[in-house]
Amino acid sequence: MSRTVVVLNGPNLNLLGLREPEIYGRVSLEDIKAATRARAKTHGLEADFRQSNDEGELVTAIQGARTSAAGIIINAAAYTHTSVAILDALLASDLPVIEVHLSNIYKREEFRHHSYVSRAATGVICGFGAHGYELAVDAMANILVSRKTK
Ligand code: CA2
Repeated sequence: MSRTVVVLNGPNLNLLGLREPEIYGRVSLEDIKAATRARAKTHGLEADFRQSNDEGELVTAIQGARTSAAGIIINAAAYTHTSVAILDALLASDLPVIEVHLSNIYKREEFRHHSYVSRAATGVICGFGAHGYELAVDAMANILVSRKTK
């Protein structure tokens, strides 16, 4: 089994730490990447951490994960609420998927309460800020261990 977990980040998350700190905090995506990779290492996993503003690029990355990775952690950002293409790619990947959001999307506007990604996800972590990525790595490690022992 691959020891790689692909961690995908959608549009505008490259702006983390630079804009809207009251919603998304002061931590940059580079900081989150470092923390996620370090956490993955504690489980003997490697985090392939990526960000794209492009829906097609995210779909291509999900398709690639099917043959190269053990699981997918995804914060699809605004595409969470709009993208059937990302949902279809996640379903086709046949991999465990964990959905992450920095903010608690259920405390926010109504349009953020619906997630297409959730239909493909084993679980959702939201509202814990940057720490949510580390929680997602722990959850993924747990899923992968229990799959191996089955
Ligand atoms: O809370 C999350 O992680 C979100 O996925 C973030 C998305 C939002 O559309 C989702 O509803 C919830 C937005 C990401 C934009 O990130 C920015 C970061 C800094 C400044 C501006 C936008």
